[in-house]
Amino acid sequence: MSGDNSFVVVANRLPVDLVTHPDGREEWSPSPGGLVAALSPVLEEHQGCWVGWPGVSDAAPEPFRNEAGVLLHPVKLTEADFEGFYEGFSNATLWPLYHDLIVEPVYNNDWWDAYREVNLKFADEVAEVAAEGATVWVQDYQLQLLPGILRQLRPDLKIGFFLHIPFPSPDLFRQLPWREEIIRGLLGADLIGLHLPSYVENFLNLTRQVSGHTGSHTGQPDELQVSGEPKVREIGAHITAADGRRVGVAAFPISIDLSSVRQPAVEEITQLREKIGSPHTVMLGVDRLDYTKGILQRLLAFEELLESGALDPAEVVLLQIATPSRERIEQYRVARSQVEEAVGRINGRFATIGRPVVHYLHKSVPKSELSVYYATADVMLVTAFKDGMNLVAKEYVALHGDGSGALVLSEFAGASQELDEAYLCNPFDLESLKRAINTAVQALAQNPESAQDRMRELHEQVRTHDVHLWASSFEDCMAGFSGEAVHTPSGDTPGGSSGRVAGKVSRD
Ligand code: ADQ
Repeated sequence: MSGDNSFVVVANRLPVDLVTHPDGREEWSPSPGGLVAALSPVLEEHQGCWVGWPGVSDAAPEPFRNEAGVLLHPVKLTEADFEGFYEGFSNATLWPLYHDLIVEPVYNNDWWDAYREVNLKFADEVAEVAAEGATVWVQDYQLQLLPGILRQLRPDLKIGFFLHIPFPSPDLFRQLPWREEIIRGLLGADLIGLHLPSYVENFLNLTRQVSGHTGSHTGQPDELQVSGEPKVREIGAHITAADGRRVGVAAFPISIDLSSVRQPAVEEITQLREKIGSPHTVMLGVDRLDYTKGILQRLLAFEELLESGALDPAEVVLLQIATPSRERIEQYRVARSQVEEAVGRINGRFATIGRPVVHYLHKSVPKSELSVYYATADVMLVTAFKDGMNLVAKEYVALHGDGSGALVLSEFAGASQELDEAYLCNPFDLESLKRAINTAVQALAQNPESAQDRMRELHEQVRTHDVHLWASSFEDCMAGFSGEAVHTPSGDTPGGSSGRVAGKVSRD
């Protein structure tokens, strides 16, 4: 079973949306996004294919080519798949576990079965479209079994895997009843990419702990060649799976596509400021409405700063744009109602007629509109309790190349490793959050040159480390990877005889 695509991207979501026209006609339309932009050049060059779920249960378009000639190949999921695989195992088990238990993960056997079944479905589709010897790049936590299944189905493939969320510490990961299966699945890849060196360390330490010895580190941290990162220390190591293959594990911090960032016209910024009452200071939060993003904490810090008089409600406005997300999951409903209650309370206490202090939108907005918000904001608040990277922080910085603005950034967002000139805070500590906001506001008012220097430095980091660098570093690393077996002097393959991690994923 093989197709004719020599480069295949596999992600939970196919970059398409089902659009309903006013006359009721439905149409599948390609949807752009950062990942699509990053991978388009290589997909176009290699007659590529993107395999994913089109976002609607029990429906899928026929495979079709987008404007760039990339084949979009849907995986059809049922409503039951969606509930068990996506809402259940991916987002109520793995998501909270990988984000350091901000809420309690649910361990449910039926969800696990659904996760495995859906990973098998994806594998069948990939096996159908991938050419002999093709490179397959699997994306994210929903598809962690896929590399292992593909390794069995199609040993000819070169397989990469990238995790967009944090990889947790081994002590947390080991809670997972299916931990060995997940590690086995991941180690089916030739190269595993994570955002940060600390996530790489977590993964390497874990593979030492689970299943006894799962593979030897041949790894000096710098053994794997990854293109230079002055802020994020180069790290890469090889571990050896039980079948003797060398598996690379390395850090590739994701970024944004700067060429798609539109600098708004001055009039657009002026108009927005006027619309919200021409405040002296505009603060901004932009997030999926997710309990990991620390939206409530940010609101509480803002409220206390108003209460103490550190911020003047006549002079400051907070814009909070929250994209609806995973709304059928209980914890997300709770997070939303807490946020909305806080918005209501703060406005009730500090707003005047026609002049709210918090403007709250619970919807997705077009990128062009988002750019106006970013460009207008004097202080950007990114206060995640845990975040693999956080692209919002980088998008804000991208729009402030002139040195304007200030970024308050959680030290628990992956982006803080690169953006260390931001006003860093610990979102678990309300005092720290308040201090960082205050410092940013004071710096803008009293020490603008220093604030500008900091923002320019942040901008330079994002400008020189864009998503194209991320994609090309990963591809280069894959290309240089042979995945050959490693033989010890004794002739054995390292990895030991027991507790091996590259075993079989069965279909039952
Ligand atoms: P997310 O958790 O979704 O991504 P983030 O990296 O901030 O988090 O990306 C969100 C994207 O959605 C940004 O591009 C932003 O512009 C957009 N967005 C947010 N709110 C919006 C709104 N109201 N309207 C329109 N667009 C909106 C996961 C991980 C992150 C990791 C990324 C990429 O959780 O840690 O950085 O993947 O790997």
